[in-house]
Amino acid sequence: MPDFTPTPADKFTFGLWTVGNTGRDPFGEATRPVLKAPYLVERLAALGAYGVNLHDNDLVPIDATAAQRDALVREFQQALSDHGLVVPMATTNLFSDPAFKDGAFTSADARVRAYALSKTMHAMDLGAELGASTYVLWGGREGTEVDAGGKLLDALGWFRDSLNYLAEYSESQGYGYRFALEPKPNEPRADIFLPTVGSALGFIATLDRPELFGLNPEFAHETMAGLSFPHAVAQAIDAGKLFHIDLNDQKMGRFDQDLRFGAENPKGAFFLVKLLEESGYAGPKHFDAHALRTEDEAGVWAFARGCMRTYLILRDKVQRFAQDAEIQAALAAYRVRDAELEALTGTFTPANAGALKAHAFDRAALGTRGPGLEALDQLTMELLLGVR
Ligand code: GLT
Ligand code: MN
Ligand code: MN
Repeated sequence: MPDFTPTPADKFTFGLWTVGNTGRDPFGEATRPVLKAPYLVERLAALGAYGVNLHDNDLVPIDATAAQRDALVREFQQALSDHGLVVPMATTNLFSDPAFKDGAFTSADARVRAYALSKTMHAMDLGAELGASTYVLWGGREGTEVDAGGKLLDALGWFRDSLNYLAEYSESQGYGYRFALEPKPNEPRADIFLPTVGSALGFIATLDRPELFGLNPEFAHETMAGLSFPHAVAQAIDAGKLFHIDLNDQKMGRFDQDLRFGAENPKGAFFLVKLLEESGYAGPKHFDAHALRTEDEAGVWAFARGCMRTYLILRDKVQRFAQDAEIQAALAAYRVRDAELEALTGTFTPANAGALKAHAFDRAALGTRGPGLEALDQLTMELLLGVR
């Protein structure tokens, strides 16, 4: 039995805001004390994590002086080098400050949009200083409750202009960031712009440098939209746009819960791990989740360890799935090959199209074939439940 202990080679990362979450929610105050960034680095390294990600203000308070900023950054860099952790991803907090209450890049106030750009460029400087190569953009406040403001089309234009500007800034500074847009359907706004992976993919195609932009999909966010996370991630992979990933879990139809990875829907988590492992995704596996509000600090580390262990256990199950003769036979039976028809459908030619139109299909046989999915799914369940 493997012991499922993570190592940096597994590329697991956490945000400072995740293990640093104090349990505050809209109805209640913090239940845990603030833990300092260097201490979080030390503890994550001891658990076998690879890296730590941050918003500008997770490390540097929004009103810090330049000298305070530099001292905090130096202390953090020291902890990273002492404990061997890296910072693969950075991002901007464009949602906490009241200035952003009606949007950042999509605010109707040109001064707020300008401040959002300025703040993001400063945060990109910080990320680059720490070695980050991925820049996440989660537009938590980019949305509306009231559409009477009439800005739906303008907002998309302002958003596009901002992303184009930031891409030019990154290139002009030589930062070489790859930007990862993180969709979410709602919360904290009633409706957030670019609510799903599919809508973000469509928007990226309209940018000046689409090659610099991809996705940071989050398990909880697609689930909140009532969508399948593995399906969304597959579409991002297919488009060559899976730049980063936020792993957690979520009950359908709830507020954003950011539960421990695999805690709620282990079967969905299994198919996600299978997709990541088998598609060759090589980026960090970032847990954007936090310990339950009920927990003390020991619960925080149980949570962090649990996220990584569950991923590794599911990765082991993926290998077992691939080696299971009965499962593989069921899979082989599921896929029906037909050399003659595949030759006709592979490439369009007038001759192929003509032959295809003239082909006599046995429609009744196609409709009566049983694909064996009940048996295949039960085999998968038994594998996941540990009896095969
Ligand atoms: C916030 C949000 C997350 C985003 C983070 C990046 S911040 O916690 O709920 O989904 O990934 O800005
Ligand atoms: Mn979330
Ligand atoms: Mn996230």
